[in-house]
Amino acid sequence: MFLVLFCACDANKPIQMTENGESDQRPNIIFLLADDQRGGTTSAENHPHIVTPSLDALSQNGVVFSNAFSVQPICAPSRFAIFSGQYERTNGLGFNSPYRVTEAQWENTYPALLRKAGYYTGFIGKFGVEFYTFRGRTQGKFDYWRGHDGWLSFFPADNPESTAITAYADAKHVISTEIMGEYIEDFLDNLPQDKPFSLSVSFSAPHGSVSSSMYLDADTSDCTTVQCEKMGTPANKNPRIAGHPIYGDLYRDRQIGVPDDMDKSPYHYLPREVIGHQKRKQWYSYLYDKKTNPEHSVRYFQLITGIDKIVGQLLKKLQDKDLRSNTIIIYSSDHGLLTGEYGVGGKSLLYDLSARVPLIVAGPGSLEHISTDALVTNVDIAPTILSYAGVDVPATMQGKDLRDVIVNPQAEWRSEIFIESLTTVEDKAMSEALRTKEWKYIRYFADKKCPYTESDLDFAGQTPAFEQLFDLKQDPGERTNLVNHSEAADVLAEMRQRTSRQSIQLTEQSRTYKNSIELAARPAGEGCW
Ligand SMILES: [Ca+2]
Repeated sequence: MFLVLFCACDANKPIQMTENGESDQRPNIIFLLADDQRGGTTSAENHPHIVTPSLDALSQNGVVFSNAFSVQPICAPSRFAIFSGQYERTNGLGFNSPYRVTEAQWENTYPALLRKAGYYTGFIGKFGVEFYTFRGRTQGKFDYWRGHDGWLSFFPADNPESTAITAYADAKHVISTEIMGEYIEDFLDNLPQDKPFSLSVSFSAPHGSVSSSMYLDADTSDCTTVQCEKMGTPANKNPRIAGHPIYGDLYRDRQIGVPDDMDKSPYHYLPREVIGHQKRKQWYSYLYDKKTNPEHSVRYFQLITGIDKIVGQLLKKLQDKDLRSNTIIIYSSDHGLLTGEYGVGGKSLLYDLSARVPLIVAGPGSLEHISTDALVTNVDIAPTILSYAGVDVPATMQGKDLRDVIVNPQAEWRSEIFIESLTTVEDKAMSEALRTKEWKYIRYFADKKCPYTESDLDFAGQTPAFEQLFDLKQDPGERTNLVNHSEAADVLAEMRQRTSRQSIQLTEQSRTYKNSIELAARPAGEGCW
């Protein structure tokens, strides 16, 4: 066992001076977020193909969480869960929620609180909150802003509909991830000397919209017939990619398998009552058949290595500027991805492949590497960042400070996590799950309302339309549903009870929170595509 101390008092760190000439020893904080990157997709975690030397270096200098989960595994709700430290049920930010995020809510996010506490704050990349009252004015919420709303193409300039056109108009690079790297360097080259900084970077990779636009000359970000057909075409046939050290031939010599059950009926595991696949295919514009899957995997792996390259540039830049010894770096993803497993693609389901994310917390100076299987979620990230900065964590945040695990991995920690999926717009029922290290219980509710109402979120009085119970020790792939297996009856009863307890508690907390703030209603139809 290693005891790991992240110390903000490294003797070698450059001292930041305040305007009054006093030293400000608070650490700098960099939060890096991938888009749709599954947990376990680094070489440090023994992925059979993906090469990530820089993430591995980060892992060697920090703590790797092998049981990290998104509390709502789909883009916008996950991103605002990270900012706010709250579940969608509480903060009201979801695809088919009736609310938009307000400026008052933003004031209790980690970037706003760090800025208020005197940090120089920056944001680069996909803001991704989508439904908020200050859309178009996000620039004013950060000291440094190079962000965009909506999706991004592999070559951002190919998509004239995106706000990225103006956000990155002066970029020298043309590939999305490399553009992010360019602005990271710009941010670090123009830091004020009198305060610590916080930089949040949200890559748009390895998301399907980036992956699918690698081949095409133009990208609509939707699954048009042409785009879907081109998904199976090797991206290196695109003359703009051919010969690129990462996006050209990397991984093309590998024998990449396909999921064993990708040819199964999508209704083999979940009934039509809780999931409809016609609309789901329109939402997730990636074909997952045996012909196209290997090409999708190659692009997915390349895009992760593409992020890794930028992480390497960042680490070097921090070293060159003598900032590494006082900078906390956190790396994660908004959620995972299904690439044909269970006969489906996409996200928002509560299987581990969709909900589990990479999470690395790397500290300043030389640390001994540890890996922990403590159960953590992305609502823990904001409290942890604030804790490092010495900023009080608002009582309305629902996560826990990960430093408790980092400092002492053997300390008592939570034994279960609760996650939810309130997104129904891709024709999937709302669901909630309880996960321990040994078991996962998921329950689905048949209504697929858009927008949902507060009473729809009160699951305590509702009968599930479908349930799943998985023995994660015997069945880590979550394929054998034990709900109707008599030998698991006792466990099922206990997991039902524990899930209900967590669900009721979360709903009560959410009501209290919503009664304490002014909410903004979403215009009719917004989000309910
Ligand atoms: Ca995403």
